[in-house]
Amino acid sequence: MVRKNFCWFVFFVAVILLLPFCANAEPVRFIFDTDLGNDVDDAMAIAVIHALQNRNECELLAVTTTKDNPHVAPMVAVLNTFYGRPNIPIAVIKNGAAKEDGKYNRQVLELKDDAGKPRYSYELPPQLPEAVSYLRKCLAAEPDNSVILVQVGFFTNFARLLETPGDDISPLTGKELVAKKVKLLSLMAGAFNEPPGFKEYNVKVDIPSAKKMIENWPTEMIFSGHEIGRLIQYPPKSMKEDFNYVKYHPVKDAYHFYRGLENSQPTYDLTSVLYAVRPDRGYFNLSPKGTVKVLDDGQTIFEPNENGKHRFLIVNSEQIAMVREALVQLTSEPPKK
Ligand SMILES: [Ca+2]
Repeated sequence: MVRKNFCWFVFFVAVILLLPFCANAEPVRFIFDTDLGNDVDDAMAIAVIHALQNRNECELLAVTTTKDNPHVAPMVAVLNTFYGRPNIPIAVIKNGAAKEDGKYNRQVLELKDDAGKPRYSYELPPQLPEAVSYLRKCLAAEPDNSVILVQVGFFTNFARLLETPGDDISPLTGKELVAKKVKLLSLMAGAFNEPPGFKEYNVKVDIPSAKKMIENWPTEMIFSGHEIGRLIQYPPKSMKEDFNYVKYHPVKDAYHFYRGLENSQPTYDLTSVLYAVRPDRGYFNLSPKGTVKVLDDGQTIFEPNENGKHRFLIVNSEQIAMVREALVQLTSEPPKK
């Protein structure tokens, strides 16, 4: 009898000890909404996502784009293919902003290898789905309160999503669908500790969408303001030395064209991904709850309010060093074999 009780005791202790690991084993399911091609941090953020997915910490359900240029989806496909996940769905914006090529998507896509063939391979279907209807489809298929959205470009897609009516995909409106399925929105946008008058790029490119979306979004939002990426700079030494495990690396090539390998790069979008997947590692502190407001000229202001659904990331000097090293390791992690 004593022995049987002891066995049960050991069993319960083992269950209690293992529970936290079981709870953490569920990967974060997320959708990445990007303006890849305007700044190179979007490409680096995709590298971080794949490194986290290699560790089963997240599952990238889809990539949606907010830069309205034909080279964006191919560049997303190049990165996903390089990292061994060529079949992640990509959905594109229609009638969006930032139609120019930018400094690196087309340039990387046109690179050749030593044999004169395209340096990076990818395949895309002839017709890519439109981002907003794809977001509806993707969210409708997910369990309630399970999806984390990471927005690191303009507010266009998510503002449009909120305004969609019920349809064949789901009887819910876009706003109802977001309220039901989305757990959190982690976004790189705004500025909360920059000099007065500062207008952050992701907001100022589509101010009407930023205003509408922030006012109407039904879930919690965590902003990585401009100052966070500015404070945490990616070191050029890593970009020069840590990506040479292959002859050709699309992230290194993109960085070369956009920033130059001699220069450091702000980690704006990378921080929103890191927070979304690892919110409880002490990488960041959070502001009190409040409300972010977008002014007519694109400035953002934060009003503390205990019922507010918005908070923004804050970092101290120790966290700056810790996040920078985590991002160096994750961005430069080789694809899974
Ligand atoms: Ca971006």
